[in-house]
Amino acid sequence: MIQFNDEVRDALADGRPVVALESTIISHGMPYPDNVAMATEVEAIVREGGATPATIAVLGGVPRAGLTEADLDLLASDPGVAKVSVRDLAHVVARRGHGATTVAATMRLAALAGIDVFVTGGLGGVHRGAAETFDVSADLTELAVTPVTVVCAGVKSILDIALTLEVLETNGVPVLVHGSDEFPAFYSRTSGYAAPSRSDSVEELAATVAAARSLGLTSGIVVANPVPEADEIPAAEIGAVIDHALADLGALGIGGKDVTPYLLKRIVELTDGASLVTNIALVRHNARLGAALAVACAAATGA
Ligand code: PSU
Ligand code: MN
Repeated sequence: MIQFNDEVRDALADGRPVVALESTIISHGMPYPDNVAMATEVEAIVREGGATPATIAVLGGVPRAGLTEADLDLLASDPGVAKVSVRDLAHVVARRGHGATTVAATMRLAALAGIDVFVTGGLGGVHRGAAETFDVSADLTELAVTPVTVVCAGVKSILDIALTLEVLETNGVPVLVHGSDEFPAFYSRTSGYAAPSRSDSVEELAATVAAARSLGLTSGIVVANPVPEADEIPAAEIGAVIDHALADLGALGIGGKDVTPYLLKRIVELTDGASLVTNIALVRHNARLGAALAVACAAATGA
């Protein structure tokens, strides 16, 4: 079902470390051409870290792991690329369309491909006001059932961070914060919420992944990697911007799958691009950690 490029196929066959990367962040999470520059750079960082990058998307109805430069450029610039979460996967395949996969859909395809570690920027979660709208990202549903480790920078406060952590707890998803006692809020190192667990070393993260699998736990694992201090936007500063973007969202009556892309775009506009600089910096940072984790996991499996 999944088409691999040679590099990813060979790495998986040899049991060498592979890192999955998502594509909604390219097509619907950042503007062109920063998005394609980010996607290319992140692949290079994963390689420098000793792992093989496998960017995942659906192209012409074919789920693919490991893309060409031309594929990345198409995802970054073609307005016909759909945002594909798990519910959208079957139809985009059937109609032979192009789809950029969310965290949820990328996890599902990574699991099918046999890839254990996945790097992204931020997770979807429970939206603010979800008690009224029922808007809870399918990323959380997928984390409950699919054994892939997702390295991210936590959850933005466009979401209800407390409720997102509650749902992860309910669903038995381990949430490990790398090097901090606080769960990070994407743009900021702090969120006001304690880290469910803290881990200070890649070795311990890899041992946790291995232990989860030995225990037969079938959920995903969240590794939250706080944005470096030099790149963060302080919580109070970004908080006001997020409130503004949420007010604009409400006034426009936007709902469903368009909510997250609209908010990301609006926050870039309202910060004159500063949020994009932070977003790219934290993805780079996650790629370094994710590559190191994939290397440590592959070494543990090979041993
Ligand atoms: N957060 C970001 N950038 C992104 C996304 C979230 O900072 O690009 C994307 C991811 O692909 C995530 C998706 O899986 O948005 C969640 O969308 P929704 O809230 O509609 O489930
Ligand atoms: Mn939603």
